[in-house]
Amino acid sequence: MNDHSASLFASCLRRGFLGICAAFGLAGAAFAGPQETEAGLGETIGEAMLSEGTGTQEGLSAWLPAFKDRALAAGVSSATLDALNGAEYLPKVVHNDRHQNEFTKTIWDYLDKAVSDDRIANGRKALKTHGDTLSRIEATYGVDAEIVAAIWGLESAYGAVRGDLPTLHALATLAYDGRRGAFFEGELIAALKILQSGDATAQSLRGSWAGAMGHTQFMPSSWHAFAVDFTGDGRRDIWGDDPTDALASTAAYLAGKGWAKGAPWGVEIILPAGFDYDLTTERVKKPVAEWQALGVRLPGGGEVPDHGLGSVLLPGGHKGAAFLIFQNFHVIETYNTADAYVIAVGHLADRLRGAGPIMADWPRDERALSFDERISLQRKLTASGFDTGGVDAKMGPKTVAAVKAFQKARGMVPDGFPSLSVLQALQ
Ligand SMILES: [Ca+2]
Repeated sequence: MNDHSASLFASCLRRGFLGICAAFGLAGAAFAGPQETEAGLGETIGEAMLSEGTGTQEGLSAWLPAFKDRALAAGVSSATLDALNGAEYLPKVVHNDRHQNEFTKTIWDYLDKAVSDDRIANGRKALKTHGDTLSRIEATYGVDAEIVAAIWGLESAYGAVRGDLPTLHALATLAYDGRRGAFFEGELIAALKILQSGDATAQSLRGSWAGAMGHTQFMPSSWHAFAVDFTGDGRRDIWGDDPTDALASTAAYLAGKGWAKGAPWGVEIILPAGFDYDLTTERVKKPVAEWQALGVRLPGGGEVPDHGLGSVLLPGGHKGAAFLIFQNFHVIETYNTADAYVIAVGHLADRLRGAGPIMADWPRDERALSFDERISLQRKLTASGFDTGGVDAKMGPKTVAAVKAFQKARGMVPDGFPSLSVLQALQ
């Protein structure tokens, strides 16, 4: 769960979760677009983002006393703060934070990994092994077992890759580093308060480089907001080998965000010839009957089931698969804002239920734009009068709108997809 939208990593962190980034080494800025970073963190990308940190162990040690004063003021006891004695500066963590936006994957490459045959098979196994627990969780929180399993599968490969970094050291490093110091200082204080609650020890508090922990990669603040003790032993344990509390906590999270049990996240659709591409955005929501009237159908030609207001999404442009997405899409989005992540979770859940693969082909001959190419795309669009809302290499809503406007002006299919051909047309 996290900070990845423009970047998967970015939205994971923002949201308070981080798994898939760690599990797959993904940091795609190509899809997704984190709302939060768009305006805030996004501006700091560019040169600052790519620089290495200048921090040191001595620097961290010198930073600690003033931090401890702030933590005391925030309600952390001095006994709890002893857990930070000997806090280690972790250069790798800072490196990851500063380079997370450089790499890009296309959505099809991402889905190939995220919803691989192995992950489907392991998910079906997990559903069997933990079927009773997941059924009770489904009955308690009203969140489908397959969705909880799918998030578990993406965040930690069903508990196999939970991250082994000491969370306190990782968060102290990032809080001291300062690029996003205020955010990570808040998470560090939240992590210390987990210790203070007695639910975990400093030793058990482990996770990924940016502070996401356990089976479903909760950030400490998310743990406080949503973690539950489903085993009834008095501890909300999302870290240990038993995934029960983590899975229930994830269901509690999704329930809190408005999950509609039994409703799809979205369905694959086909668009009629001559479809108006101005309608292919999450921002346009219509009742299914209106989409039907516009010629939207299921891949086999059948009528789209009515699950309320839906939006048409083309995550790989007009040459790739199209989806009609519903409310549950936006619920998963609160876990991680990257479209690719949401589609992966939803599709994996469908596959765990026995559904088949996505029907449409992807434009596999195309490749993702590099970091430099994304910067170049935004600069050229801006220079040509199509406002991208800044130059940060993130393909957020403003950049997509600028791409659409440019495509229209050039007589290209205005799908808003930042493809190589768009960049070439701008040269
Ligand atoms: Ca428990």
